[in-house]
Amino acid sequence: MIKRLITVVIVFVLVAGGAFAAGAPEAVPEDEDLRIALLVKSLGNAFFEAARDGAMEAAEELGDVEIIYQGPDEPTAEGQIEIIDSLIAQGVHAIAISSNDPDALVPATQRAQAAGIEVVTFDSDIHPDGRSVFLAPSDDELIGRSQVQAMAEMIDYQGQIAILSASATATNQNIWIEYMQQELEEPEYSDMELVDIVYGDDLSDQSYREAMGLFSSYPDLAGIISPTTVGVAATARAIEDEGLVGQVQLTGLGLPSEMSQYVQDGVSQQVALWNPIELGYGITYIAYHLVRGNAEAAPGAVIPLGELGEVELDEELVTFVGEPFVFDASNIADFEDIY
Ligand code: RAM
Repeated sequence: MIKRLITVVIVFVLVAGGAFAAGAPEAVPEDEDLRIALLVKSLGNAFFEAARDGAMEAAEELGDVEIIYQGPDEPTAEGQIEIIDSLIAQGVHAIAISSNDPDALVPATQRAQAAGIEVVTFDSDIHPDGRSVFLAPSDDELIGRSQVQAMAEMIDYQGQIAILSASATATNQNIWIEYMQQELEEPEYSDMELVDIVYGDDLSDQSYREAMGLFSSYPDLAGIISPTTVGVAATARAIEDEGLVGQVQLTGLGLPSEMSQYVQDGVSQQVALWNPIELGYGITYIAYHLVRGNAEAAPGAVIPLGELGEVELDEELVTFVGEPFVFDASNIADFEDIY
């Protein structure tokens, strides 16, 4: 019994020691400027450009940070892995990732960690083995369930619905879709049927084609939920082009800058989102303080995020920014010039 106890204690110490060595690179001295890479799902997505603006704002406040904004042309894990390897070669201090896949990036991010680079995620996570902190935009369950609730109101709890998502492996969309499916199992949705889930890969033209495909495959389709800013804007365009306004309802996660006109024209009664500028701003502060050794990636650790106040890390080292905000015809124009 005693022997067993000792073995357990030794194992624990080894694991804890190993985790410390991998997860907490040595603090970079104050006189050395930092280079933090923001690695996004893909370039050309206005959501990530807003996150980049937030990162730049944080860098300006901090004064001794350079932001390197990178992403593949298409949202693939392979493209992101290539970039991670090149960032390792460049010797950046931190990489903040919004991931196209929960698992595929992990060997590459572990190579980065082994090279002393701090790896954090925001928006779309990877497995915790490959990063320290994840800054989530909001609560996943709340996001998923509220999208179904909004759609149900629009179609009077009746009819066929479809989901038009981003890429098939995207961590964030897949979790939200799981919660959407769970919500749909509740008795009040017994007259609603989820007929299809399609993937527009966060590419506008592909999302548009997928929306068109849904109209032709399901002539009785009552609504589409698109939990991606690229997808929801492309679907709105498709609904309008096909003269289906009012016949096919639309909700999702949309940028006011891209959705304002569609919401005011009634193509979509409402979309939700959080502030992507704050996400980029917050993750830059987190990466900065971890690299400088001002904060630790540990449960209960408090990290100051500049003007956003402080965040406290939970058991899984995740933290989130706030509740999704609902935009409708009454308020969306107020935000269209911001993000
Ligand atoms: C797209 C991306 C991003 C997601 C938003 C809602 O811009 O897929 O990861 O958070 O939509």
